[in-house]
Amino acid sequence: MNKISLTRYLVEQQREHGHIPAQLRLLLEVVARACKSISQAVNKGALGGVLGSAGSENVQGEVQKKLDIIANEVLIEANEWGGHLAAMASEEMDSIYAVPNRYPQGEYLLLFDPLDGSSNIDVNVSIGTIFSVLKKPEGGLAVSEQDFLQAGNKQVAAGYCVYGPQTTLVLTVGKGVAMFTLDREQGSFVLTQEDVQIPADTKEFAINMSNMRHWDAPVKRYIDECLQGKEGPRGKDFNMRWIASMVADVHRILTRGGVFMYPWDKREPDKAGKLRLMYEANPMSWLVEQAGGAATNAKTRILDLQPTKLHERVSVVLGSKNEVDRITAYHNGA
Ligand code: P6P
Repeated sequence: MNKISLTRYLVEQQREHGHIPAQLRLLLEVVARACKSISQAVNKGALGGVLGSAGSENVQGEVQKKLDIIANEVLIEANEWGGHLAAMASEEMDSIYAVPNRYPQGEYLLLFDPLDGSSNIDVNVSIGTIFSVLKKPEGGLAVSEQDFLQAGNKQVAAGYCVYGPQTTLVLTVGKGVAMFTLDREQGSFVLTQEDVQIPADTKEFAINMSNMRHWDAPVKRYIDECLQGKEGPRGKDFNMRWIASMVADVHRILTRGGVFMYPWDKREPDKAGKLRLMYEANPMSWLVEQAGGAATNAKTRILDLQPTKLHERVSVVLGSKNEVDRITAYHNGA
């Protein structure tokens, strides 16, 4: 098979469609290279002394794993000198990281969850890096947190890298979704799937069932109907998956369909949901929509939500369009 590298793919996309300016191409190449380094660190595991907690907490009040911090540092060090970014924001940092004055300032903003699924790190289950790219608003002096507070429909690129049996980079720049598998012999990401399509229907749902007693009625109704199987109103049996790494669950859905739900529940009623809007829900929602799926917060399209805080949380329902539409309709009173 004629191997098309990430670099060649981006160059050819630029030549054919002209929608990947040089600075954005550089940004994506740099992020991909950072993901390669993170993959190496993850693959070392106990041999690299990188497992276990770092003995600190992040802005979410969650215990940080050593690899969370390593991945965060890799992404910052890889991206700060290239001249393509004005600033970065990360799940692992309270405030934004402006590119130091000793480096040229670029026109893009990079947001990331450097290592999503941290609870799976120490038990050797797939984890991943999620990233989102926005343009810095014109004008204005120093870059500020306010510059990051843009709706997901303003993203210019989004993707993730899943560190599983393969290390796979999944990317969209608004012209569909492409997947690149890391060829460790060459040390480069090779195009392994283009024009990813999520089937509109599915028999597979992903939700943490242990939270059932805390769910809102529409979620209980939807899951209950799935569990009734053939004899119930859905007329078919369903399967369930929950990896507790959003990257791995979304990758499965992009690969074979399904619906992923992390809905609001009454454990912490003031919290819209567990997942973060800016660097988890927005990039994953754009990828899913670009692959023909849908993504809502159970009531409205996630990509249209106007953020008010950098680390704000959101309820997430995404995947096969007909299932997302059904769940959203239940929440809107159907
Ligand atoms: P729970 C990982 O911590 C994460 O943010 C997502 O990747 C994942 O889908 C979810 O939380 C898992 O949450 O409550 O099932 O452990």
